[in-house]
Amino acid sequence: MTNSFDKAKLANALSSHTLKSATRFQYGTAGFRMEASLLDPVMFAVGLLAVLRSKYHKGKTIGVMVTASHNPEKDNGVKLVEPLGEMLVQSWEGYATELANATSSADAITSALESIIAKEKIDLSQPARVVVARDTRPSGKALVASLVDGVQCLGGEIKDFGLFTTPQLHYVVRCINTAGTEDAYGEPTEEAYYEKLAAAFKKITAGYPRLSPLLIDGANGIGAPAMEKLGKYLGDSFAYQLVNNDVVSSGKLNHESGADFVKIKQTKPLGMDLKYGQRACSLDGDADRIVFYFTEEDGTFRLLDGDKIATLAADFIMDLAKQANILVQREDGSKTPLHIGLVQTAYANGSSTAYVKDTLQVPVVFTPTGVKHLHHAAEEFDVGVYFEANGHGTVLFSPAAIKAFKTSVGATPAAEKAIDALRALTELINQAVGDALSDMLLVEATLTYQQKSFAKWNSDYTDLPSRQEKVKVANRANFVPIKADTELSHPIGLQEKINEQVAKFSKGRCFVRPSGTEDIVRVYAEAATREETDRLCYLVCGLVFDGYGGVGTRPTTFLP
Ligand code: 16G
Ligand code: MG
Repeated sequence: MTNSFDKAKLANALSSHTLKSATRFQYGTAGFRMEASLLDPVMFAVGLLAVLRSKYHKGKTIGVMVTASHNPEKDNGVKLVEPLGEMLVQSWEGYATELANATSSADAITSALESIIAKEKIDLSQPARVVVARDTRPSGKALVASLVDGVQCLGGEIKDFGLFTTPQLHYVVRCINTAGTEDAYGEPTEEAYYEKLAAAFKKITAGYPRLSPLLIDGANGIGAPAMEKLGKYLGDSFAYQLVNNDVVSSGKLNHESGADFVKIKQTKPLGMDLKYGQRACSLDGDADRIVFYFTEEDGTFRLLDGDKIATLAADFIMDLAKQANILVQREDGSKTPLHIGLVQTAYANGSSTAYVKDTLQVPVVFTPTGVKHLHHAAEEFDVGVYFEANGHGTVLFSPAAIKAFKTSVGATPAAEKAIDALRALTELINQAVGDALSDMLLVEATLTYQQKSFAKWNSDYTDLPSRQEKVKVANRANFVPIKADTELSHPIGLQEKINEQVAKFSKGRCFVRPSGTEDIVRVYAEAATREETDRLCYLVCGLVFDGYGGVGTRPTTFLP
């Protein structure tokens, strides 16, 4: 057991990355995220922490993704990925914050490191392996160089995969750490990723007529070139047309485009000519989110968001499992049907929750916002379908479910076909993290198998009108969410006032929560009609702004 490191080497390496401003950093929902120009010391600190995390896992490979997702191009960010491709364990988020803030001096960083090493009993004689990738942001390359300095000064090995989508980085991390085990996830290369997805998609859709071409909005980010490469592997099995694929011109990334823009504004992105009868989708800046949409004949925009993707997927998998008569081996020796569950957040449309419970008859679990919470809850099922309304999500298969698919033999040709489709779905769906490209193929494979149009898919249930607004407040930490973000315990008294307003509206629902990624609080409202929804949202924004520290302009701009 070694617990000492070369302090002079650390001090020397830090001297090129010292924090000079008064900025305070915090590892939040999506890692560190801020203006790229502030991130250099953070990257160095993350390099150090990645080495410690790898040593803690006895040399397993840790991933680092450099991206700010749907944020503007001037921003960047960084997050750490655990050996099986999950998000960094929550108990280490505090260490990330401590280390980043300790980059102001050699003494501070030395003692921060020593304290983590002691607390986690890390043996520094263990090897450390780190892999890194970045999205297309111009600031990414220099930030990776700062990370490399951090990794190398503690003697870690680093491999730079260059430009990747976020889910591709999660994929290679999982592949590397499972190689040679019975859970081997694949070859840790970009090509193998495309090959795996394309082969699974072809298996499910073989023999069915191809759907009309899908318009894909690449948000002028990394999803665009990745889609072009994936398209080559898919060949004739999939027809698409890519727009917003300019990753060269500056200022275009996520600009009035991408999944976040389309979801929030409920409109098509800039740069897309969406005609009646066409089907479209938008990826976000790092391709871990996707939403679908189309227009009605009268031009009405229809969004098929994460809730709709979740219900489509759950329904399809349940159907296949029924046809295949899948039984899962339990620890007590019994065999029982597949246990499917759906995980949502407070942002899920009330109609989707009712549809899942009443029509699909699938249990629903609610968690706070943030993928790590949903992912964790989904692991409790044989098939755990989790999606945030914003289009981030995936479907997790338990080892017992995968085993059941592998060993089941169909009693009829139809049952055999359903089993084949289930097996292919476990290959098609990214098990590490929500993945826009994988989710896109999941939706397209389902719709092809069912020969279902977007309009038919959309008619499964009708969304209640909803509205989301931001309110700028002096201190968002005063707002403390409870009950999976559906209520606030603080500021004292605000929740009662919200409840009073909600009670006035038919099918009214409204909640306020502090954002984990922006310095604002979010207000979400839904009600029976568009007018009522907007009114409820406005009233609650006003409550927050007037009584609980609103700053800047009072949010009234969206009043009808
Ligand atoms: C991050 C989360 C996402 C969540 C969003 C909430 C990941 C990979 N992403 O983007 O799950 O919905 O934050 O943002 O964890 P907010 O706290 O600003 O509303
Ligand atoms: Mg993203």
